[in-house]
Amino acid sequence: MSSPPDVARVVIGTAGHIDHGKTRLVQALTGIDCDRWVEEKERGITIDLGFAHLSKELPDGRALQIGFVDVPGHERFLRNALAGLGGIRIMLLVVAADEGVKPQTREHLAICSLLGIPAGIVALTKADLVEPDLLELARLEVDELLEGGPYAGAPVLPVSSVTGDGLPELEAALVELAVAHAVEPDLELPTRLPVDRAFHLKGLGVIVTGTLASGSVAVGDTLEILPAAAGSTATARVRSIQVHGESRDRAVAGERTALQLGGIDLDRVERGSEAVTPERFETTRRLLAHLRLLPDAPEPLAGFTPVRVHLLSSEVLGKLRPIGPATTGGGGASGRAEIAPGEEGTVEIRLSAPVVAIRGDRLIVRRPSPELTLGGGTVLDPAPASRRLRDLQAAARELGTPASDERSSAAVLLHWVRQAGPAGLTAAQAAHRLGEPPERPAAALGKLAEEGRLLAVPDRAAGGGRGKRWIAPAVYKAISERAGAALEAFFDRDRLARGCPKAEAVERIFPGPAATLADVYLDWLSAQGVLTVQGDLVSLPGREASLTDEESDLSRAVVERFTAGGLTPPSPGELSQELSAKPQILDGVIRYLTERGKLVRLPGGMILAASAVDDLRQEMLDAGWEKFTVADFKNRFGLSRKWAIPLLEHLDGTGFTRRLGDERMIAGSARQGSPGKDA
Ligand SMILES: Nc1nc2c(ncn2[C@@H]2O[C@H](COP(=O)(O)OP(=O)(O)OP(=O)(O)O)[C@@H](O)[C@H]2O)c(=O)[nH]1
Ligand SMILES: [Mg+2]
Repeated sequence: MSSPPDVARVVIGTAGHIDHGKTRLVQALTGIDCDRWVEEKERGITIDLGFAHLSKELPDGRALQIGFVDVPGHERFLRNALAGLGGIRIMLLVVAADEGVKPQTREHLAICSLLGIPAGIVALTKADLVEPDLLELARLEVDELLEGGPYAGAPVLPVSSVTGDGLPELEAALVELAVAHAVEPDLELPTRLPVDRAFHLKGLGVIVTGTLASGSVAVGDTLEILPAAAGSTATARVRSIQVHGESRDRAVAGERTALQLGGIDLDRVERGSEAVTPERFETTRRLLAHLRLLPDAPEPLAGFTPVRVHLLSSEVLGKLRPIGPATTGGGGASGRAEIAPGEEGTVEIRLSAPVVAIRGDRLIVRRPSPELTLGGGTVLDPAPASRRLRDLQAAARELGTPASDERSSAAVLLHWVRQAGPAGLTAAQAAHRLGEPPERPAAALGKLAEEGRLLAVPDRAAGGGRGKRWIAPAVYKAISERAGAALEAFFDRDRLARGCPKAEAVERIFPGPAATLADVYLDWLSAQGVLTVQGDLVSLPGREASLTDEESDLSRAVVERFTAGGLTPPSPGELSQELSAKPQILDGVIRYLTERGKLVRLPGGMILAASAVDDLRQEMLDAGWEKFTVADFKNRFGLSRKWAIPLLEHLDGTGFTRRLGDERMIAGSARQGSPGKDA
């Protein structure tokens, strides 16, 4: 076993029409026959992906490790080809000199450019079968094919896999390209292995293979298998690793990787699954993507179109609709978004099954039937917040096209923060969409906060106590304004209230899903001085309910009448008549006095002067009772049962008396201290 030595690594993918000599050429270069299946041998064609590898020592002493993914040329197996093209850095386009450019030559080339495979080289195979002038013709045809595309000017080299002519030159050119396009693995990124094969090996168990898309994987790691069955998670342990048939402790991004997995059944993992660092990736059923429609697409895209979406090794049916022009394309004036053949635009894709996707992932879309490649592009947002066309159009403008080196620009993070609304964006959510460790977006979000472009709301429930929710200044402004307005409105209606009950405040300030974050926000808004929270009451800072002159007079009269009434006070109805006060105003004054301890509200709603209750307590102490019954209490104070019971419950509730079966006693603390006050 060994760890990866100082190596340059790259994976090359073949491309080209059926029977043009892709598999034979890979064999000539590596000695490995990629056609593994009996059926492939019998029919002489490639059906599924094949894999081979080549090692070279570079002049600077480094090892060069080239992986080959050999794809089938047959139109019917294109979906197999697509499953293997993720992570490919170099396209080896194979064109048979005797046949020249054919339909799948064009289709594979188009797919490679849509996938953004950065480099290409062309092998003119079967050079032994043609005269020099025909070879020259084939070369011209290829030059013309490449013209104006991303691979224009790529090397075009004649070879014969049978005689070996031209092979050394082709190999030298491949090595040169490989060195130039070797992957620089970023080992801080989470592990992401899109599975292109999953099978069972006797004695070993489940094996998965793929081109490691990011991070690294080591023996003993636990990986999550996505997508998992609804409502469940699936994890597996890496028991052993092979890269190009060699045992390894670790594989890194850009390597053809085979993992022996423990703790998982084969029915939980298949082509299109991804084996990833747990909790670092999420699946999605909706994508916002930048799409280029191929020039030979049969018709413009408009409205919802059924498509088959290929993303890394996964393949899923869905519907796609253009949501508006991004660079070119019609739509605009008519209001009907459309992408014409050869043009580009932003599309919303709704999938029939979940896939793992991050911003920047490439995808290919095909017509499901009859099968045809329509176009492809790049994921702008794997989790668009809104389904509304207008919001998606705004998103398209703000998200731009992700260049591979700036997936998480400030504009993107700010967009996601705005989209998150009052719920805010967490660093973990951003990290899921970027395929990055959360520390990266956290740092970028922190910087934006320093610049005043967004705000951090501490969320003690998230991120192990150090969690933050990032919100847009406009959202903060809206929430604090709504809080202010809601509380003003509350106090307008109920001027004498000490505060608004929390539950009511939450309902008024945080409608909808934001209510789950109400406590986070109430804490924060009070820290910001927007409101105050005291126990269960929410109020405005510095607010003191004050009585009008009329109310002051009334309140004095009310206290007087209650005090005079002692344990047989007037009812509010009587009071209202006696003092000729409007019931509504009287109610407000009574509550004001109750909240401030001048009046006491008994269980059941009866009201007494606080002084009357104080006097009662004193008299009870004076009575020197060891224990007493309700009857004793009634008789001593001349009370009806209607008053006696609520009064005793009140005294129990304040801890002055304690119940012992049918009897009561005065609490020891009440005896020693003063009779105390009502709370
Ligand atoms: N004479 C000659 N025959 C070749 C050469 N390369 C391939 N062939 C033959 O062409 C046939 C097809 O070759 P493959 O390598 O299987 O073609 P392919 O492109 O892999 O085909 P698919 O995978 O099915 O798309 C085989 O019979 C090869 O032996 C060559 O350079 N010269
Ligand atoms: Mg083949």
